[in-house]
Amino acid sequence: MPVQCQESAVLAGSVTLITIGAMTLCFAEPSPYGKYSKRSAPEAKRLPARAAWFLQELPSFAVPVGILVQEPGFVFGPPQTVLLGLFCGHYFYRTFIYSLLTRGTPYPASFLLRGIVFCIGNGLLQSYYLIYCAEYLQEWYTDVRFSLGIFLFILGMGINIHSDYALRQLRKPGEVIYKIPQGGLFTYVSGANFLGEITEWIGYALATWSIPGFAFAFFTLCFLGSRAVHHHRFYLKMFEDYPKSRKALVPFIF
Ligand code: NDX
Repeated sequence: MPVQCQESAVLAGSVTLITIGAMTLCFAEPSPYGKYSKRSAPEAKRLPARAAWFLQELPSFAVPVGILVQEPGFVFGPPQTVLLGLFCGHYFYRTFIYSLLTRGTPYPASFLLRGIVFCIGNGLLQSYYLIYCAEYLQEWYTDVRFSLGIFLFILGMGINIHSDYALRQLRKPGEVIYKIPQGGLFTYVSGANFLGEITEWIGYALATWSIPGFAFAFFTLCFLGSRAVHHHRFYLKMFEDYPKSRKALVPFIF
Protein backbone atom coordinates (compact mmCIF):
# COMPACT_ATOMS: atom_id res chain seq x y z
CA MET A 1 0.00 0.00 0.00
CA PRO A 2 1.46 3.45 -0.87
CA VAL A 3 2.59 5.53 2.12
CA GLN A 4 0.45 8.65 2.67
CA CYS A 5 2.11 11.91 3.74
CA GLN A 6 1.27 12.72 7.36
CA GLU A 7 1.79 16.48 7.39
CA SER A 8 1.21 16.68 11.13
CA ALA A 9 4.10 14.23 11.73
CA VAL A 10 6.42 16.31 9.51
CA LEU A 11 5.43 19.46 11.37
CA ALA A 12 5.92 17.79 14.78
CA GLY A 13 9.41 16.55 13.75
CA SER A 14 10.39 19.99 12.47
CA VAL A 15 9.16 21.75 15.62
CA THR A 16 11.15 19.22 17.72
CA LEU A 17 14.34 20.02 15.78
CA ILE A 18 13.79 23.76 16.19
CA THR A 19 13.12 23.28 19.92
CA ILE A 20 16.30 21.22 20.45
CA GLY A 21 18.27 23.89 18.57
CA ALA A 22 16.79 26.70 20.69
CA MET A 23 17.44 24.66 23.89
CA THR A 24 21.13 24.48 22.94
CA LEU A 25 21.29 28.28 23.09
CA CYS A 26 19.88 28.23 26.65
CA PHE A 27 22.70 26.04 28.05
CA ALA A 28 25.76 27.91 29.31
CA GLU A 29 27.89 24.72 29.05
CA PRO A 30 28.90 23.19 25.69
CA SER A 31 27.81 19.63 24.77
CA PRO A 32 30.25 17.40 26.68
CA TYR A 33 32.19 15.65 23.94
CA GLY A 34 35.57 16.43 22.35
CA LYS A 35 37.30 19.36 24.10
CA TYR A 36 34.67 19.39 26.86
CA SER A 37 34.17 15.66 27.51
CA LYS A 38 36.40 15.39 30.60
CA ARG A 39 35.36 18.70 32.12
CA SER A 40 31.62 18.06 31.98
CA ALA A 41 31.38 14.26 32.27
CA PRO A 42 34.50 13.02 34.11
CA GLU A 43 33.04 9.62 35.13
CA ALA A 44 31.22 8.77 31.90
CA LYS A 45 31.88 5.48 30.06
CA ARG A 46 33.62 6.20 26.76
CA LEU A 47 33.99 4.63 23.33
CA PRO A 48 36.86 5.16 20.86
CA ALA A 49 36.03 8.23 18.76
CA ARG A 50 36.07 6.33 15.44
CA ALA A 51 33.53 3.71 16.55
CA ALA A 52 31.36 6.32 18.28
CA TRP A 53 31.19 8.71 15.30
CA PHE A 54 30.54 5.79 12.92
CA LEU A 55 27.67 4.40 15.01
CA GLN A 56 26.23 7.84 15.66
CA GLU A 57 26.22 9.05 12.04
CA LEU A 58 25.32 5.75 10.30
CA PRO A 59 21.50 6.16 10.73
CA SER A 60 21.63 9.53 8.93
CA PHE A 61 22.90 7.64 5.89
CA ALA A 62 21.15 4.27 6.29
CA VAL A 63 17.61 5.55 6.99
CA PRO A 64 17.28 7.68 3.79
CA VAL A 65 19.00 5.02 1.65
CA GLY A 66 16.66 2.38 3.13
CA ILE A 67 13.59 4.52 2.32
CA LEU A 68 14.84 5.27 -1.21
CA VAL A 69 15.62 1.71 -2.25
CA GLN A 70 12.42 0.15 -0.91
CA GLU A 71 10.29 2.61 -2.92
CA PRO A 72 8.56 0.67 -5.73
CA GLY A 73 9.69 1.97 -9.13
CA PHE A 74 12.44 4.12 -7.58
CA VAL A 75 14.26 6.26 -10.15
CA PHE A 76 17.05 8.77 -9.57
CA GLY A 77 16.19 11.97 -11.45
CA PRO A 78 13.18 13.83 -9.99
CA PRO A 79 14.21 16.79 -7.75
CA GLN A 80 13.25 15.02 -4.50
CA THR A 81 15.54 12.05 -5.15
CA VAL A 82 18.41 14.34 -6.21
CA LEU A 83 17.95 16.44 -3.04
CA LEU A 84 17.86 13.35 -0.84
CA GLY A 85 20.95 12.14 -2.74
CA LEU A 86 22.79 15.28 -1.53
CA PHE A 87 21.76 14.55 2.06
CA CYS A 88 23.02 10.95 1.69
CA GLY A 89 26.24 12.22 0.06
CA HIS A 90 27.02 14.37 3.11
CA TYR A 91 26.34 11.50 5.50
CA PHE A 92 28.30 9.05 3.37
CA TYR A 93 31.29 11.34 3.97
CA ARG A 94 30.53 11.81 7.69
CA THR A 95 29.95 8.06 8.31
CA PHE A 96 32.45 6.28 6.10
CA ILE A 97 35.27 8.84 5.73
CA TYR A 98 35.27 11.38 8.59
CA SER A 99 34.42 8.83 11.28
CA LEU A 100 37.03 6.33 10.21
CA LEU A 101 39.82 8.94 9.98
CA THR A 102 39.12 11.04 13.08
CA ARG A 103 41.83 11.37 15.74
CA GLY A 104 39.34 12.63 18.32
CA THR A 105 38.98 12.07 22.06
CA PRO A 106 37.01 8.98 23.27
CA TYR A 107 33.31 9.77 23.24
CA PRO A 108 30.91 9.59 26.27
CA ALA A 109 28.51 6.65 25.73
CA SER A 110 25.40 8.43 27.09
CA PHE A 111 25.82 11.25 24.57
CA LEU A 112 26.45 8.72 21.83
CA LEU A 113 22.99 7.25 22.48
CA ARG A 114 21.42 10.68 22.23
CA GLY A 115 23.37 11.37 19.03
CA ILE A 116 22.09 8.09 17.50
CA VAL A 117 18.47 8.95 18.38
CA PHE A 118 18.99 12.42 16.90
CA CYS A 119 20.43 11.01 13.65
CA ILE A 120 17.62 8.42 13.28
CA GLY A 121 14.99 11.13 13.84
CA ASN A 122 16.52 13.67 11.47
CA GLY A 123 17.27 11.07 8.78
CA LEU A 124 13.66 9.90 8.96
CA LEU A 125 12.23 13.43 8.92
CA GLN A 126 14.23 14.62 5.88
CA SER A 127 13.71 11.46 3.83
CA TYR A 128 10.03 10.94 4.74
CA TYR A 129 9.29 14.55 3.78
CA LEU A 130 11.15 14.43 0.45
CA ILE A 131 9.86 11.03 -0.68
CA TYR A 132 6.28 11.05 0.59
CA CYS A 133 5.29 14.72 0.92
CA ALA A 134 7.32 17.01 -1.37
CA GLU A 135 5.97 17.83 -4.81
CA TYR A 136 8.46 19.49 -7.15
CA LEU A 137 7.89 20.22 -10.82
CA GLN A 138 10.70 19.52 -13.28
CA GLU A 139 11.06 23.37 -13.52
CA TRP A 140 12.42 23.38 -9.94
CA TYR A 141 15.81 22.58 -11.49
CA THR A 142 15.91 26.07 -13.05
CA ASP A 143 14.55 27.94 -10.00
CA VAL A 144 17.01 30.40 -8.41
CA ARG A 145 16.36 28.88 -4.93
CA PHE A 146 17.47 25.48 -6.19
CA SER A 147 20.58 26.82 -7.98
CA LEU A 148 21.69 29.06 -5.09
CA GLY A 149 20.97 26.29 -2.59
CA ILE A 150 23.03 23.72 -4.47
CA PHE A 151 25.87 26.25 -4.84
CA LEU A 152 25.89 26.93 -1.08
CA PHE A 153 25.61 23.22 -0.27
CA ILE A 154 28.65 22.32 -2.39
CA LEU A 155 30.64 25.35 -1.19
CA GLY A 156 29.84 24.55 2.46
CA MET A 157 30.69 20.88 2.06
CA GLY A 158 34.05 21.83 0.51
CA ILE A 159 34.85 24.16 3.43
CA ASN A 160 33.70 21.56 5.96
CA ILE A 161 35.75 18.71 4.48
CA HIS A 162 38.86 20.87 4.12
CA SER A 163 38.53 22.16 7.69
CA ASP A 164 37.96 18.64 9.10
CA TYR A 165 41.17 17.66 7.29
CA ALA A 166 43.11 20.68 8.66
CA LEU A 167 42.09 19.79 12.23
CA ARG A 168 43.08 16.15 11.74
CA GLN A 169 46.54 17.19 10.52
CA LEU A 170 47.20 18.98 13.84
CA ARG A 171 47.74 15.60 15.55
CA LYS A 172 49.98 12.64 14.94
CA PRO A 173 48.20 9.26 15.30
CA GLY A 174 47.61 8.54 19.00
CA GLU A 175 48.19 12.15 20.07
CA VAL A 176 45.45 13.95 22.05
CA ILE A 177 46.70 17.53 22.30
CA TYR A 178 45.27 20.81 21.09
CA LYS A 179 47.11 23.20 18.75
CA ILE A 180 46.13 26.42 17.01
CA PRO A 181 44.32 25.50 13.76
CA GLN A 182 45.86 27.06 10.66
CA GLY A 183 45.01 27.48 6.99
CA GLY A 184 41.83 27.83 4.93
CA LEU A 185 39.02 29.61 6.75
CA PHE A 186 40.76 28.95 10.10
CA THR A 187 42.79 32.05 9.20
CA TYR A 188 39.61 34.05 9.88
CA VAL A 189 37.49 32.01 12.30
CA SER A 190 37.91 29.44 15.08
CA GLY A 191 34.93 27.39 13.86
CA ALA A 192 35.78 27.02 10.14
CA ASN A 193 34.45 23.42 10.04
CA PHE A 194 31.21 24.63 11.62
CA LEU A 195 30.89 27.60 9.24
CA GLY A 196 31.17 25.13 6.34
CA GLU A 197 28.54 22.80 7.79
CA ILE A 198 26.11 25.66 8.54
CA THR A 199 26.52 27.01 4.97
CA GLU A 200 25.85 23.51 3.67
CA TRP A 201 22.53 23.08 5.50
CA ILE A 202 21.36 26.62 4.69
CA GLY A 203 21.97 25.65 1.05
CA TYR A 204 19.99 22.43 1.56
CA ALA A 205 17.11 24.39 3.13
CA LEU A 206 17.03 26.75 0.14
CA ALA A 207 17.27 23.96 -2.43
CA THR A 208 14.50 21.90 -0.79
CA TRP A 209 12.48 25.02 0.20
CA SER A 210 10.97 22.86 2.95
CA ILE A 211 10.07 23.22 6.63
CA PRO A 212 12.21 20.16 7.64
CA GLY A 213 15.14 21.60 5.65
CA PHE A 214 14.89 24.98 7.37
CA ALA A 215 14.39 23.30 10.77
CA PHE A 216 17.65 21.33 10.34
CA ALA A 217 19.51 24.46 9.15
CA PHE A 218 18.21 26.31 12.23
CA PHE A 219 19.28 23.46 14.55
CA THR A 220 22.75 23.36 12.95
CA LEU A 221 23.15 27.13 13.23
CA CYS A 222 22.23 27.05 16.96
CA PHE A 223 24.23 23.92 17.87
CA LEU A 224 27.40 24.59 15.88
CA GLY A 225 27.20 28.38 16.26
CA SER A 226 27.29 28.04 20.05
CA ARG A 227 30.02 25.35 19.79
CA ALA A 228 32.11 27.78 17.70
CA VAL A 229 31.77 30.43 20.42
CA HIS A 230 32.87 27.93 23.11
CA HIS A 231 35.84 26.80 20.97
CA HIS A 232 36.86 30.44 20.44
CA ARG A 233 36.84 31.09 24.21
CA PHE A 234 38.73 27.82 24.78
CA TYR A 235 41.52 28.92 22.38
CA LEU A 236 41.74 32.45 23.79
CA LYS A 237 42.17 30.96 27.28
CA MET A 238 44.61 28.24 26.23
CA PHE A 239 46.92 30.08 23.79
CA GLU A 240 48.42 33.47 24.67
CA ASP A 241 49.54 33.88 21.07
CA TYR A 242 46.11 33.10 19.59
CA PRO A 243 45.57 35.38 16.53
CA LYS A 244 43.77 38.49 17.80
CA SER A 245 41.95 39.19 14.52
CA ARG A 246 40.38 35.71 14.37
CA LYS A 247 36.62 35.66 15.04
CA ALA A 248 34.44 32.78 16.34
CA LEU A 249 32.25 31.96 13.32
CA VAL A 250 31.76 34.77 10.78
CA PRO A 251 34.95 36.27 9.26
CA PHE A 252 35.63 39.92 10.35
CA ILE A 253 32.27 40.16 12.17
CA PHE A 254 31.54 37.64 14.95
N1 NDX B 1 26.75 15.10 15.95
C1 NDX B 1 25.44 16.90 14.98
N2 NDX B 1 21.17 18.19 23.39
C2 NDX B 1 26.38 15.65 17.24
C3 NDX B 1 26.85 14.76 18.34
C4 NDX B 1 26.43 15.28 19.69
O1 NDX B 1 26.57 15.26 13.72
O2 NDX B 1 21.25 16.00 23.92
C5 NDX B 1 24.67 17.06 16.26
C6 NDX B 1 26.29 15.71 14.84
C7 NDX B 1 24.91 15.48 19.75
C8 NDX B 1 24.46 16.45 18.66
C9 NDX B 1 24.85 15.95 17.25
C10 NDX B 1 22.94 16.72 18.79
C11 NDX B 1 22.57 17.25 20.19
C12 NDX B 1 23.05 16.30 21.24
C13 NDX B 1 24.57 16.10 21.07
C14 NDX B 1 24.97 15.37 22.33
C15 NDX B 1 24.11 16.04 23.40
C16 NDX B 1 23.10 16.89 22.66
C17 NDX B 1 22.24 14.99 21.17
C18 NDX B 1 24.07 14.74 16.83
C19 NDX B 1 21.78 16.96 23.39
C20 NDX B 1 19.94 18.49 24.05
C21 NDX B 1 20.05 18.27 25.55
C22 NDX B 1 19.66 19.97 23.78
C23 NDX B 1 18.80 17.64 23.46
O3 NDX B 1 39.86 15.61 20.95
P1 NDX B 1 38.74 16.16 20.15
O4 NDX B 1 37.60 15.21 19.96
O5 NDX B 1 38.28 17.52 20.62
O6 NDX B 1 39.40 16.37 18.65
C24 NDX B 1 38.73 17.13 17.67
C25 NDX B 1 39.74 17.71 16.71
N3 NDX B 1 40.18 19.05 17.10
C26 NDX B 1 41.47 19.40 17.32
N4 NDX B 1 42.62 18.70 17.27
C27 NDX B 1 43.78 19.37 17.57
N5 NDX B 1 43.83 20.69 17.88
C28 NDX B 1 42.68 21.42 17.90
N6 NDX B 1 42.73 22.71 18.21
C29 NDX B 1 41.44 20.77 17.63
N7 NDX B 1 40.14 21.20 17.62
C30 NDX B 1 39.39 20.13 17.30
O7 NDX B 1 39.04 17.90 15.47
C31 NDX B 1 37.88 16.28 16.72
O8 NDX B 1 38.53 15.07 16.43
C32 NDX B 1 37.84 17.11 15.43
C33 NDX B 1 36.61 18.01 15.33
O9 NDX B 1 36.35 18.59 16.58
P2 NDX B 1 35.31 19.81 16.72
O10 NDX B 1 35.02 19.97 18.15
O11 NDX B 1 35.84 20.99 15.96
O12 NDX B 1 34.01 19.30 15.90
P3 NDX B 1 32.85 18.31 16.40
O13 NDX B 1 31.84 19.03 17.20
O14 NDX B 1 33.48 17.08 16.95
O15 NDX B 1 32.15 17.97 14.98
C34 NDX B 1 32.81 17.18 14.04
C35 NDX B 1 32.17 17.39 12.67
C36 NDX B 1 32.25 18.84 12.20
O16 NDX B 1 32.57 18.87 10.82
C37 NDX B 1 30.84 19.38 12.44
O17 NDX B 1 30.51 20.35 11.49
C38 NDX B 1 29.97 18.13 12.31
O18 NDX B 1 30.77 17.05 12.72
N8 NDX B 1 28.76 18.22 13.17
C39 NDX B 1 28.85 18.04 14.53
C40 NDX B 1 27.75 18.11 15.31
C41 NDX B 1 26.40 18.24 14.74
C42 NDX B 1 26.41 18.63 13.34
C43 NDX B 1 27.54 18.47 12.57
C44 NDX B 1 25.16 19.22 12.77
O19 NDX B 1 24.32 19.68 13.53
N9 NDX B 1 24.98 19.27 11.49
